[in-house]
Amino acid sequence: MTTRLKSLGDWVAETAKLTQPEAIHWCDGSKQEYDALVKQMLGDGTLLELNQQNYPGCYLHRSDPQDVARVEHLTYVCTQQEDDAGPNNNWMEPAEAKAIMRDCFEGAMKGRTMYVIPYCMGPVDSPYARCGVEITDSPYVAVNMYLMTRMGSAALDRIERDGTFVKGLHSIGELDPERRYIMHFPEELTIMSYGSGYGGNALLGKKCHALRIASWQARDEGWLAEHMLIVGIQNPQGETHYLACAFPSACGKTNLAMLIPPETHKGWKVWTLGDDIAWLHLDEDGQLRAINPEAGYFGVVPGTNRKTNRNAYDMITHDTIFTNVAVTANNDPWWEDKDEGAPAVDWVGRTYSPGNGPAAHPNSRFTVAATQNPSYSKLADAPEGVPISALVFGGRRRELAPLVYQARDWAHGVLVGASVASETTAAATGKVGVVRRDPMAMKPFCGYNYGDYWAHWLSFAERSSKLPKIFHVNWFRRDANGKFLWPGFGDNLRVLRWIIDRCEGRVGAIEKPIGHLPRPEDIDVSGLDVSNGTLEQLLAVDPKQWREEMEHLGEYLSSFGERLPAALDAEHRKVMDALG
Ligand code: OXD
Ligand code: MN
Repeated sequence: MTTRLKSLGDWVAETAKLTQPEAIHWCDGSKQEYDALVKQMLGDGTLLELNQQNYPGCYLHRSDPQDVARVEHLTYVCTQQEDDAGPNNNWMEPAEAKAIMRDCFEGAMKGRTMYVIPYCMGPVDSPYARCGVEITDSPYVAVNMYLMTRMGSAALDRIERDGTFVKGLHSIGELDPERRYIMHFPEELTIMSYGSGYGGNALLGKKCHALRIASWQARDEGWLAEHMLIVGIQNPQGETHYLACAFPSACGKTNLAMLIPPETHKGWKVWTLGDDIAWLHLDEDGQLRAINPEAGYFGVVPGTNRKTNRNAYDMITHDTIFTNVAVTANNDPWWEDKDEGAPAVDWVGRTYSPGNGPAAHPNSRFTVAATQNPSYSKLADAPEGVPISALVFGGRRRELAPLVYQARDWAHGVLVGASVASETTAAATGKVGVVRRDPMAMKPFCGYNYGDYWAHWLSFAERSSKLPKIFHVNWFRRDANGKFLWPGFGDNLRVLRWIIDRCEGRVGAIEKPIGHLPRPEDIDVSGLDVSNGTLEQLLAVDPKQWREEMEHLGEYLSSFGERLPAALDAEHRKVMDALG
């Protein structure tokens, strides 16, 4: 396989000249190709077979122990003007970045095969989809891309038709943490990633393309690329509402996307469209529609069990690639909170000993095709996407943020999104549990200046009068003893019901300075061990704490200087004034 598209053929030839691979393999995206790559990796130890009776088609990859998460401090947005990348990104001058990357990539693929992976983010026949080509020397990346994207011949056909594509060059290099860079050149729709094999750094279709580069493309073309799950909630009358929800990494997006209604909610059904990324477009009628650019899940494994996420638990019992989990004595995959079996060998391959820390790495992952999910919605393949009723922001906050509140209007909703802050998790390197600002859950992923990004969000109000309502949720509020106040997981449906009822104008609300809050009686807690007192605590808004929070937010927003939209500043002032 080669290509009719000269720009692609030339780029592959240039890259081969620079990186000097032993062979070039154009991926066709067939099952036979996937099987052959798996066989090859089983042969060289890149993959290990798991128990094929209990977990058919499942394999384990143990990464380099120093290469287990995204590396935000080594991730750069390289625009001509530093201000276009904004204070929210690390910036490097493009020529300097390219010189560093040239040095890294020179001869980097000697003795290795270079895989050329044409892929399409979104259904191949969707006008909202965009394509890319990843060149990599990692067969692990190639098989993950097979599961995570629509890759191969169909994508190549579209790329040849469109004539444009995002260029992604990747090499695992020496896996040296000191020589690791994830560089983005949004003005040239180009990504260069060196020195890491970890999903978020190496599967370039995901964070690098579908968020950082796509957010830039989206601003130019008038749409939004967001760190959001997409879920359909079907009520017993058979109506389905679609929500797109943004939460920072490892805050339960996958669990919410695959939610199983609680026992008390007979006749309700939840459909998964996506668990990590949404591309949102206005259609000709001004309706916001979402597609999921991905075709698979790269989810956090620890914590997954029959109670927390039965769908995911079942989905990963076959045809799944596990990365950095532990194994049991009979070679089943094992992770913390699995609720069955016991670890025999930990994620680095040592005999398990509690003294060495968790058996599975806290950011160990599964890679699996979305179609394996029991709650998979066929509309994930619909070229026109699904209509969005509500946008929901959230974070992991032990205090302050109530269980749910609604923004007054779109502009206030943009402020609510901009105010997202969350306790850090293991999805990125660095300290866990510190609250950090993560506007729209896009801090690590917004490919341009947040000031310009908020202006772009605000501009949607001029383009449509039918925009979705905007909400904020917090499943993670705790009492004075550190105990979670809300049961979470399947019971989050109770909160989503309130959100949908608000969208449909079926329920009232209490107006507070921060937005509209539910009347306690409007959240259905039947069958739950949540007392009225607890519900009040969950919905409490402490004006003093909120004033402090809004002051901090004000300082943060002003750090964007001239680029901060006046309208967002005005929204912030309105809330400050209302808080008194
Ligand atoms: C992810 C992340 O892997 O957000 O989805 O880190
Ligand atoms: Mn994510």
